[in-house]
Amino acid sequence: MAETETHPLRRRLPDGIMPEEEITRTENRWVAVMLGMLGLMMVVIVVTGITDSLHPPSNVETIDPTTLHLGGEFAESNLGTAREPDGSVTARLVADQYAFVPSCTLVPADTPVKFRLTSTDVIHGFLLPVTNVNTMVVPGYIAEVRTTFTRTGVYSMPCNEFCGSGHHGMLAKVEVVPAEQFPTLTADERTSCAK
Ligand SMILES: [Cu+2]
Repeated sequence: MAETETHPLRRRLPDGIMPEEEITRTENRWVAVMLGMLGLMMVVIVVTGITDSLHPPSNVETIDPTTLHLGGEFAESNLGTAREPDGSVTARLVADQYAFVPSCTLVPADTPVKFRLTSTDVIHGFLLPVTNVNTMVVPGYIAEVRTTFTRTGVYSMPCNEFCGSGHHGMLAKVEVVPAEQFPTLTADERTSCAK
């Protein structure tokens, strides 16, 4: 008989209404499933983090943002693109509210390029669309990205971390020229395409 198959607690309730105990049991079941999934995801994150030795996307190199302008690597005279003894180039930029210096970075194509950036104030973003270049620029740290451009042309370089009221206007560019058109630079010469 149908009467005997029904849950004992449901017996006196109208059809379709679950007794409280059964609702609690169902809820507990789903909480257990959810905690299980959460635990599994945590394990995946920790295990892949350890086995793949994941670390922040940039090299962890610190710098005092209050003395950048006084000298050292990010002094104004050292910004722009430099030629390294091995033929590669290093472009150094400073990000601040609301501009990148230099506003136009000149680099040669088919040449290893190392970008080194830091911020004087808040977190900014360094992104070159359709390339693998994308990093945060955090005050107190030097962000480093390596890439090689195979296509010449002008890449727009928008700040992609909201950095304040002028964020939308924080835009610079990177101009990639054929390697033979890139100026020959001595060890202490820097170049850029900023006007
Ligand atoms: Cu910014």
